[in-house]
Amino acid sequence: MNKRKRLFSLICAICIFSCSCGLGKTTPSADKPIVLGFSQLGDESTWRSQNSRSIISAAEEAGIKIMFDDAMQDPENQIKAIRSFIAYKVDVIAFSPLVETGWDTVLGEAKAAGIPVIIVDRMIDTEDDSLYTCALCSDFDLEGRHAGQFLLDKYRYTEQPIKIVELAGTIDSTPAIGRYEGFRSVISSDSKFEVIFSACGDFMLSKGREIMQQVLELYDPEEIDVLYSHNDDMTFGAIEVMREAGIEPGKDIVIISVDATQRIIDYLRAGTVNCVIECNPNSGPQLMELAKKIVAGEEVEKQIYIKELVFDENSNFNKIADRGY
Ligand code: GYE
Repeated sequence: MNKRKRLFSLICAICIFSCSCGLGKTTPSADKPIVLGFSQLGDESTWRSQNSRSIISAAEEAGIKIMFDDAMQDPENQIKAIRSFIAYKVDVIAFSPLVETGWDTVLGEAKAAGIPVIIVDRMIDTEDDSLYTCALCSDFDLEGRHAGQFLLDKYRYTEQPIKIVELAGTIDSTPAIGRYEGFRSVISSDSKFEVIFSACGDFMLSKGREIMQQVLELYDPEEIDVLYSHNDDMTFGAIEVMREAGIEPGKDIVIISVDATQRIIDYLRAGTVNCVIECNPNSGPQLMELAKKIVAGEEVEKQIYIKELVFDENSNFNKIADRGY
C-alpha cells in the first residue's frame, strides 16, 4: 500500500468509527459496541495476511468495531496509529509490534488515557509490565527448540559435521530472536552442528531468494547440509533458487521451515521440505474474547501462548488438517 492509500484507509476507518460510535468515550453496550484499535505491523508474508483476515473477521463475528491500520513495516507508523486510537478514545488497543523495543512512551500515553492494551503475536521489551494488560503470542523459543530437536533426532547416528544455513527473520523481532536462540540452545548440545551462515531475510520471499543466491556464491551445495528458515515465504524463495541451481530441495539440502502454510505442507508431503514448525496465525477469535473480558473488567492472564504443532517427514500426513491459508 502506498502512503496515499494508507492515509485513505485510516481516514475511512476513522469515518466508520466516528459515524457508528460518536467521538465521546461511553461504556460499550448492545447499541454501543466495543471499539478496538488494531495496529498490524505490515503484510510481509502469507502468515501475516492470514493473521489480518483472522482478526478482521473475528471482530465482525464478535460484533466488535475494529479500526485496523497496516503500518507497512514501520514502527513509526504503528506509534502514529496507536496515538490516533488514543485520540479517538477506543475501548481497547491491540497491536503486533514489528520490533521489541521503542514502545514505552506511546504505551505510557495509552495508560494515562485509561485505555487497555493487548499485545498480539510478537512481544515488547519493557521494564514496566503495567504498560499492557496482556500478551497473546506464540512461544518462539519453543519453535526454535523444536527445529533443533528435529536435527538432533535426524542426525542421531551421524558423526560427520552438519553444516547449517539460516534465513533469519526481522532483526529485533520476537520471532527472529526466539527462533534463533531456541534453535541454538538445542543444537549446542552436539558439536557436530555448525551454523555456517545466518542472515536476516525480513520474513519475505524476495529476500529469501536474494540470500540463497548469495549463499550459493559463497558455498558449494555439497558444503550445505541443512537450511533452517524462520518462515515459509523465505523458504519458498530459497527453494526457487535451489531448483534453478539444480539442487534438489529436501534431498540434497534438508529444509526446516516455520509457519505451516498450506503450500509448505504440500511440499512436506512431496519430500521437498523435511520439517515444518507450526506458527498459528488464527488468533482473531481469542483476541476478541480477551477484548470483551478486559472491557468488562474481568481478570485475564498476563501471558497467553497459542498452542502449536510440529510436522515432519515422519508424521502421518493424513492427520494434517487443511491449513486454509
Ligand atoms: O512467522 C512470519 C511473519 O510474527 C509469527 O511474522 C510472526 C511471523 C511469522 O512475517 O511469517
